Amino acid sequence: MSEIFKIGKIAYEGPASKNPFAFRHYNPDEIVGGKTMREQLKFAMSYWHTLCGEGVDMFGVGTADKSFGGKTPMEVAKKKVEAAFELMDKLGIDYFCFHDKDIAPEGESLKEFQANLDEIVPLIKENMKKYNKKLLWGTANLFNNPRFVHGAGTGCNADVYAYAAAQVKKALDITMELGGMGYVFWGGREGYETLLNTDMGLELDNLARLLRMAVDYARGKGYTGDFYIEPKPKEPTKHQYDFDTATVLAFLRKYGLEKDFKMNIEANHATLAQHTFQHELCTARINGAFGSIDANQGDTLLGWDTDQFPTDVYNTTFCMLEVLRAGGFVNGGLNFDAKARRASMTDEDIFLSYIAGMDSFALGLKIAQKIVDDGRIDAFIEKRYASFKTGIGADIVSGKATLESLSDYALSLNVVEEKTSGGQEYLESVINDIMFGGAL
Ligand code: XUL
Ligand code: CO
Repeated sequence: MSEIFKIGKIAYEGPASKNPFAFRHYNPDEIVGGKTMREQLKFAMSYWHTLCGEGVDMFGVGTADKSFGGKTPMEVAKKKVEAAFELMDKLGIDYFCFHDKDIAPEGESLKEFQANLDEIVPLIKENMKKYNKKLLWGTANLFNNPRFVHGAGTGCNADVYAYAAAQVKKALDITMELGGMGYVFWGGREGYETLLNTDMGLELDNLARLLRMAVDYARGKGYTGDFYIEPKPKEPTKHQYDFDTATVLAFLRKYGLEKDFKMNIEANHATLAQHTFQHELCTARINGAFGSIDANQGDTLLGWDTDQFPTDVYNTTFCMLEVLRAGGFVNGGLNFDAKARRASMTDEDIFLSYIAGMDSFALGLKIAQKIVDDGRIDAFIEKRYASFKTGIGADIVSGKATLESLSDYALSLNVVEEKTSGGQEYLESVINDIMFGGAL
């Protein structure tokens, strides 16, 4: 078969390499924290950005051609499959993620869409086997088509709701057929612009009904993977219902869905919610809801979802520290929900972007493991909360303390002052020391 990309396989050459088409830090078989880097990081390729994103923005048309030589929509879809697996193979990426609409054209009707999918899915399956690649998660695109203008699971039209359900059913069937262990709901149009036209109670009840139907259907077919919700606070709607992890947890618990759903945390979505990426990951972890990650980064000077490839090593480090604290990925992984900039339109840029992202996460993993091994950060936290280990603190933690017993205790102390430093600057310099100490 002829090659689509005129770039060879990307190998690990080590930190001294100046070859742009090589990994300097991602060494798949190297052991970090008791597992190989490829197991710790579980990189995935996003089908939509990588095979479909042509660099369109609201001021201009695409700058890259992603038809890969195909002429008709189905020919293009088939070429995309070829390109996808060649890319994953050359970059050494083991997983991919897709929306239904990324892999096959919608055509003129639901039946046509499903027939197109039925033609493409066996091709994907064949390539997965040939290249030994796995599906991280699947999803249905319930936001692009104009029919979803008022929402899909939270719209005002029952026919549209049924259409969305049909798409979810088919995307779940494909996910199961391809052995995926994750299914994502990102509520693209699930939100509102004004309460003047919105029944928020009904919309949220209906969304929960759709999620429940999806769980019942897939579990009934023997699906044992995870369902994920991907929180995002705004864009496209002003009030997205899945604002952030804490909001989604409250929603899931209200409707009894918390056992089947975990979070797919995206870095840029955290930024839009005015949280750090680490805050979102930590909130998920302490609530038993850490699932998967959409790896990218935003720009703090821009208020929208720029989906940049992640190169900020502080962020990848704090992300991987949370992943290590969570005990690593189970069904999830690191999906690059990221796109090369509109001006980075060449085939080389696709490779260079993934290399940059993968190397940045490899560095993040290595530094996070060093932070754990170094022990200064954990020791500081341990000492900071030491008063909850004995005496009155232990009574509070065990539940023995009451408001009266605490009041009596405080009166016995009479004067309480707090003069212990939080040590933020010291801790930040410890991180720099671990990252750069001895390196320069
Ligand atoms: C949009 C976004 C989506 C989801 C999947 O901001 O992140 O690509 O990851 O629908
Ligand atoms: Co995403």
